[in-house]
Amino acid sequence: MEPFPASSPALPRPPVPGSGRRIAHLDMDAFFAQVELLSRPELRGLPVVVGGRRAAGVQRLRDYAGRGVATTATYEARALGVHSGMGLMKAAALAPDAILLPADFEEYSRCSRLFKSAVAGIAPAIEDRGIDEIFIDLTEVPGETVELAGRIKSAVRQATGLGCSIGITPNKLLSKIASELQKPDGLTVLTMADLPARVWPLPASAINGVGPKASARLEAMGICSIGDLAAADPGTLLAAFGQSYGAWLWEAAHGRDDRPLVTFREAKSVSRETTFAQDLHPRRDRDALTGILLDLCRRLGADLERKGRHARTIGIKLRYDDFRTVTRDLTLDRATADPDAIRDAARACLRRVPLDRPLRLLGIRAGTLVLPGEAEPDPFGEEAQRLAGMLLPLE
Ligand code: DCP
Ligand code: MG
Repeated sequence: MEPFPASSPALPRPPVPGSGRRIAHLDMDAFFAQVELLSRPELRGLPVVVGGRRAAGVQRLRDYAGRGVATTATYEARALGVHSGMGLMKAAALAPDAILLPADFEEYSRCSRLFKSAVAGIAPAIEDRGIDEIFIDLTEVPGETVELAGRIKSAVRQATGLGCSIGITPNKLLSKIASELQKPDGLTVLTMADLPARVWPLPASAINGVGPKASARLEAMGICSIGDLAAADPGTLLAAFGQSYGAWLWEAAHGRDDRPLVTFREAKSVSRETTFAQDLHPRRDRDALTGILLDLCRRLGADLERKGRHARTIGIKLRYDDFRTVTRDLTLDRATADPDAIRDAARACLRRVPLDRPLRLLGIRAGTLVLPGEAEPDPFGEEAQRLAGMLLPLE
């Protein structure tokens, strides 16, 4: 099903003008495996791999048969060559005695919420990057860098019992690289002056955004390290990789990145739409269209119930017989999952579009999803919404 277009873009925070930034990247160590060890401390220090189906229970890797892959492995298992994404049969050949545990995603997302809210208690400007990583803007947070990072790590450990690694540099690009450098339980603080000694020796693929294809192509040009990339002729890079990616590669190799943190993630939306078997005219086929509208509203209401969310905005999408598409949406006074309220809102939206020619498609979207009964956002609601999104992430 084609989704409705996003109605409100994420709100980026502008960089602090004129002053250097202090950006942290925090990444949990061997995240799924560490969470498993919380409830099985007797396995600490052993090679442990997470993967496979829950029904299989706990077993030795050598006893595994199937096509599953490792989601992650403890550092003890990594020492034997096992890594994320590796087929479990291959992992079993390398580490037959390793313990294989099935994944428990609910528990991982509970721990994810816990560590993020622990960090938010110290530094609220957070960009959520996924289940086990965040960027944190420490520019405005008082405190000396190493001491502050230490406090963040302790808060994470206190809230979850888990360890993490942090990189702190003037930007997201370098911090993402830095957090990897001393895993596990690492803290790496870099300034631009550290670039030649600490970053340039790394392979070009250590830059987030240089994938296997680009790095193979770079290698074929004799460019292996980030330092090689920084020393490359920019014209050659543009010719090989195009204006935009070529220029970005060169800037990245010089550690330059002024992307702001995106501290507000748009709440996800749910939508339902249907393309008609044959075009329907708003007047002549009014009854058929009404039936379709009611059906879409019922389904959307059921989708929201299933997700346990209420929607604060309702939108419609129409496609005319000439393929022009229009959308309208409406913010409700009260968030709802009620099909009747959704229908009323959809009708109000329909009154705001021309209904003078046959239609191919009708869709309805529920956006700005909140928990039932969640407080209405205040006028300065960016922070409130960000926290709500972070503490209660939608699937
Ligand atoms: N993950 C996954 N499949 C992959 C890679 C990762 O399911 N191919 C999951 C399991 C990881 C989690 O995502 O625990 C976080 O991914 P990371 O890349 O951060 O890896 P880890 O946290 O496990 O290890 P590291 O200490 O290297 O960060
Ligand atoms: Mg990790």
